[in-house]
Amino acid sequence: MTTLGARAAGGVAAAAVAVGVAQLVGAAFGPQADVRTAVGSAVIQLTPGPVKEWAIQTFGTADKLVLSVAVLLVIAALAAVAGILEGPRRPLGSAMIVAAGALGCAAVLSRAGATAVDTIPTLVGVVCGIAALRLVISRRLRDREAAEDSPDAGRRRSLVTLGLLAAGAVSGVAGVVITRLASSVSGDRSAFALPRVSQPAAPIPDTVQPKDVALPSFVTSNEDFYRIDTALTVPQLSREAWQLRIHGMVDREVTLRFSDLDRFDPVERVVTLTCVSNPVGGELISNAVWTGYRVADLLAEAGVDAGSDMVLSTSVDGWTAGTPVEALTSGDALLAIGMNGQPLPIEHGYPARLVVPGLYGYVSATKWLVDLELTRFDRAEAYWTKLGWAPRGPIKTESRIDVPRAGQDVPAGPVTFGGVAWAQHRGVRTVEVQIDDGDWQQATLGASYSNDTWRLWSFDWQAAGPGFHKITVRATDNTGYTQTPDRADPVPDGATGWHSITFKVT
Ligand SMILES: Nc1nc2c(c(=O)[nH]1)N[C@H]1C(S)=C(S)[C@@H](COP(=O)(O)O)O[C@H]1N2
Ligand SMILES: [Mo]
Repeated sequence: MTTLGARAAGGVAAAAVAVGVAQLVGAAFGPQADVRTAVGSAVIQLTPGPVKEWAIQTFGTADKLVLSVAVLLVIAALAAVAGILEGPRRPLGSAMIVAAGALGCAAVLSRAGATAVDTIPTLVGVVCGIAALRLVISRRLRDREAAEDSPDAGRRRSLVTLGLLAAGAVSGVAGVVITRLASSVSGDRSAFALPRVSQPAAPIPDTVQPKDVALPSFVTSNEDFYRIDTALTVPQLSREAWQLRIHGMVDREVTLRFSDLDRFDPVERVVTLTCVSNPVGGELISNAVWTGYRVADLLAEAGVDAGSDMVLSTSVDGWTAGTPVEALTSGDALLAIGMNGQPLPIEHGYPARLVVPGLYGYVSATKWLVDLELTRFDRAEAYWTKLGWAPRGPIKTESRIDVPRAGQDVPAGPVTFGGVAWAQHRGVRTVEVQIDDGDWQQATLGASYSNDTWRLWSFDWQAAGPGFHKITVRATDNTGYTQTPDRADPVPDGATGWHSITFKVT
């Protein structure tokens, strides 16, 4: 290894020690002291809205993994520079570690509920990182190398570097695992039995699912349900720790413990959630059977002031949504505690979240919900609205082709295509399909379950002759509105346009 390469590697090893030690020491302090999460959240917060949007659309559910990897790569690159710059008398690399540590502490302190004590793991990490850097770069080692002038000395230094790298990695992984195990609410969740509902959802007939075509299941399994949120580590909120405060423009402020929910009437609703970031043809839509309590009943306890028109809901990690009051007092909106017969999965909001039919998730579907403030649209602004998204987000009438897939080979002969269509709150009336530039033809619709759920469709076609073809789909809702062909970006209030797929008949 060249001297430069060895120094860069030394810098990376020192950074590994700093981050690993901070992570391991952090395990004793709890999630609020986790510098990795704090820095990641700060990066998310400081990232301009359009970039966040691009990341969600490009990486979808993997956005947070991509972010973590990107942050690690940036740290590694800076660390390599720190290793090269570090000199025995001019500790520029050490200064870089101190500067990075200061940023880390600032990120930790910027989080809700953090105190100075929570910066201790980061500070310990900084001290160990500097010690490691001094060790690999130290004059003593270099002198020895020069004096001995043997390949052994270089090898010894590589071993020191590798050893530090390994120590950093092992303590980092151990720290993450211990922190997760110590804070996890998965035990709390598995000990929770959903209440028996007084109003089960209407049974779902088999006819909602078209036959002979591999479409998404009408009810999405909890495992397959799309997931979108800004949480870098999934909030771990036990039922015991959960509280819901209802305040603002109300007759009387109410704080509910989880056990207080027993006084309300548990109900079940089938609701299709959709993300406003879903591009035309995208996958950010899923349908589930939700168990929960009518938000209207909860709000009635507090008594809603007639002058308020928005409910600002807040999650335990500080994310917010602004929902029109009437969407929450209508009786269809739920404080959901169950999803498809299971307690809410932790990543979908355990122990309680909002599920509001007809509205995109960013203005309604707050997970890990802890606060409902009755306010006004002219006074309060929620998370995504501050970043340029529309304050109100009714779901648009849209449709998608699932079969065939783009570029798929379709054998000549009879084939069945299909997909999904949605117009929550209005309901899908018809779906039409166009092959190449032909006439629009009616697709066969799966049974309609309710206006708040998506509708699956299929279309039989005779595939003839080899060559490329295009299929396009459009839906019409129960108001008679046919979805527009005009392409619009997801920003600021949801994508529009017809979905087309090009396939090849063989
Ligand atoms: N706490 C919290 N709740 C949130 C979000 C979030 O970032 N944080 N994202 C919202 C968005 S944009 C959507 S589309 C839905 C997605 O819900 P799901 O992950 O259960 O599918 O959650 C909403 N609730
Ligand atoms: Mo979303």
